[in-house]
Amino acid sequence: MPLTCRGRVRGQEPSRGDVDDALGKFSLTLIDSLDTLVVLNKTKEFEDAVRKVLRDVNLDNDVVVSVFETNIRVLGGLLGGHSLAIMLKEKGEYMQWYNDELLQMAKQLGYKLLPAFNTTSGLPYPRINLKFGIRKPEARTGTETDTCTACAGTLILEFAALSRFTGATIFEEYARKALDFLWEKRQRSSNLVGVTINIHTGDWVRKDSGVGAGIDSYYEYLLKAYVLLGDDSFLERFNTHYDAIMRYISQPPLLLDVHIHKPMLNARTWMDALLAFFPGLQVLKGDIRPAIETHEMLYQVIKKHNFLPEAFTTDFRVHWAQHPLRPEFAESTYFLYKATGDPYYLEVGKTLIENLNKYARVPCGFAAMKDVRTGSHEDRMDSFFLAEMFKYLYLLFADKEDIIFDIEDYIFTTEAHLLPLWLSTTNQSISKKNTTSEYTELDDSNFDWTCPNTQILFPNDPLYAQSIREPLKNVVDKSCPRGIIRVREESFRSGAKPPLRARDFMATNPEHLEILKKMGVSLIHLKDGRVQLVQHAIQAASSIDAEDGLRFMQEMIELSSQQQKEQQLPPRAVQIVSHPFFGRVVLTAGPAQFGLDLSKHKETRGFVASSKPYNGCSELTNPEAVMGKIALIQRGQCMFAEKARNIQNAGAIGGIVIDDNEGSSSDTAPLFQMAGDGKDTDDIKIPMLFLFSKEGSIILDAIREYEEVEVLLSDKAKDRDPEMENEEQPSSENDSQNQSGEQISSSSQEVDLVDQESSEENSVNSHPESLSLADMDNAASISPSEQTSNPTENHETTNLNGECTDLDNQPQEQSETEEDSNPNVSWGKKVQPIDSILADWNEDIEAFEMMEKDEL
Ligand code: DMJ
Repeated sequence: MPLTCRGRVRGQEPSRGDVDDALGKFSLTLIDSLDTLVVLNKTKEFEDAVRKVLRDVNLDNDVVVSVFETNIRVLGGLLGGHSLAIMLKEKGEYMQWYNDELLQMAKQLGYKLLPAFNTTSGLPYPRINLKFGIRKPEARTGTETDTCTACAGTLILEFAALSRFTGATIFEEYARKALDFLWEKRQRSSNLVGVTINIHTGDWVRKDSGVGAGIDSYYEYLLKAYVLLGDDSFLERFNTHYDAIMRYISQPPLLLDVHIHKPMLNARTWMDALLAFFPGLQVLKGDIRPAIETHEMLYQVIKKHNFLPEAFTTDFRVHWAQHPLRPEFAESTYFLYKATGDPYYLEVGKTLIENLNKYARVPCGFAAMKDVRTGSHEDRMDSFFLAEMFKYLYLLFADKEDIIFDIEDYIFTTEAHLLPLWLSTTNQSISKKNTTSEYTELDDSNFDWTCPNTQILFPNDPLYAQSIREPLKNVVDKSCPRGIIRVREESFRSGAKPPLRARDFMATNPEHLEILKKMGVSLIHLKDGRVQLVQHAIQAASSIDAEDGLRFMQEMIELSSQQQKEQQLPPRAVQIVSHPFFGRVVLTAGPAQFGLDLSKHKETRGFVASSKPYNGCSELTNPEAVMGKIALIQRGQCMFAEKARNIQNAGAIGGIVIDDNEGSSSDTAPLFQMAGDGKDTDDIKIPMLFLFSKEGSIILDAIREYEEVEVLLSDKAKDRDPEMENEEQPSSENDSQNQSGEQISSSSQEVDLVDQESSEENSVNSHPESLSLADMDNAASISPSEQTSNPTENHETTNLNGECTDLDNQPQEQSETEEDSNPNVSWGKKVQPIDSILADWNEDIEAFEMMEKDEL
């Protein structure tokens, strides 16, 4: 935990849910970093680290862990460590004492994971108790029915390596069986797989399909299993899936999820950050062009937000603002550089490193971004940061002679652990399974480039890669807001009009109402002015219309939830700027619905002082201490607005309310906005922010240690730079009062920039018209809400030339008046099943709803 400078021990910190399943009290980060040390030529440190693992790590813990995470990070880490330990031993200088101890640990762990495979399908349970296995009452696991495709399909490299290193064939057999089952279960007409599957029945639970979260490394392991094991069946499977991915999911430069049995239909309007590994995999397959395109698109998103947000929309807005320092984009950058030799990718790597140092580096490591928009941190540095990010970034810049072994002799697992390619010819006792499945005949385009190599790819055209990137340079900044652009092929073929899109819908347009009626959708005007949509599929004119109606409702649900989300105030940042923090620690803070709006005004900077009484519920008895400062107040016992008034009357320039629930943290609890007291709060002029107890105690601890602590309250963390260190003020109270005004004005230029940036975000976020579609028929598109409330005041987002008008300058107030005009969608009960298409569609909708709830 890089903010509190401690290790995260499962059970000793509040649970963060599924993400904690990677932690098994087995020194995860130490094991996951072993082979990175050798790559970075830290051989001595590697030797010490291996000794520590052998001395301290216990695998027999009564902890329920994720089978997938334990496999890729711990088993993979031990095997990567073993692979490089024997390489070093053979060289004769280091690790001379090593006697396969890491491999023995890996084998012990492998046996601990095996009970997870005790299912009729051969797909593993998602979790296992390291000490008690599955199902036993003490195990506290084994009742799960579903797992993700990547969870069941990302075992073969580690398990096969374990078998081949040790001669114990059982591991490779189990991993192969799971892969065989997934292959058999692929959706036969599309050749795609869903995101989650029932481990007992083999039914797809989530039928959406992409290349990111939940599926990603299943595809990666098919191709890499072929590379490591030389087994053609894995390549044939990979090529069949790859053909389907390029046919349905790839919409260059985007990669968009679709439904497995209706692959022409997009399942989402956003992409997740995990898919950033895909260009790297495309390089390994040899398909460079789309790799360059997607990578460039992702880079543009990164340039806008400094990091790749966990999810972003097809018009490149933030969907989930978190960024846990994931390595996938660095991984793809490394592979693209290897394939093209284009120095552009070194520049990309440089930007990644600069951003990490500038925004994520904290005194005890690198902190995940809680919100890329505010630049706030989370007390978390996942083990993959050292296992993968460091490794790929180092390798990107390393010359051959910088690495003490030949990296080309190894394959990277999904966690970037190194397994030697000579395993392909060792202990091959597992006979290639003769699967009964026929492989799809693929056309030649699938194999256009099968051997990525600079000479072959770009013999006479060193600018080849650049020419592919160039048109994508402005894809993010100049992008017209877009929605789901894929329209059923049949509709076009038959010349039929595409169905009415949710975002085009105008409740006052008689033509639209007619289409709605045809689709079985009725419109109910509620007393408060809102409209409610209800669909009775049975009332549709035909099953095709009913299908269109369902699709329309699905879009409307998504639009509505997106709009609701966008009406919330975004989180704010509290940045500690005084010595020794100098802006490196940024805490996620909840905004207030009253007081100074930090997104519209300058940030507020000042020293902090605790108010007396600490709850701030009565006139302060220490006004001299808080005068000109930012007052700290404890949550509870009176309204937030009352606290704000009391500290304002005492002369405070801002306030931070700290949660009184001990141990609460923005890592585990959702942030909220501090509401007013139901009365007019216009008299409150100072900014107020809320911190959970864990974040608040970082400030309180800093006061205890350094006495004078200065913070910056803003909507987005200010770039830390040497200037901030120079700005450190003499620490007297008077100085603190004086400097707050002075510094605000002296930094106003920067503040303006921040303001511009944030108003851009806010304006985009708060304007549903930014969701409008650059439509296929070039019609100007108008926000549904504005149209509903005032059909004469059209705000075009796309003109007939396809140019975007500037949405960013529209005043934010508009969005507030829009609140009530959002359609509130509800589902009508189906009276009876219509036909199989509609049944299918219902499944889609359920899958869609589940997907929305799902976390990465
Ligand atoms: C890593 O643990 C692995 O790369 C995994 O396959 C998915 N992604 C995480 C890091 O983002």
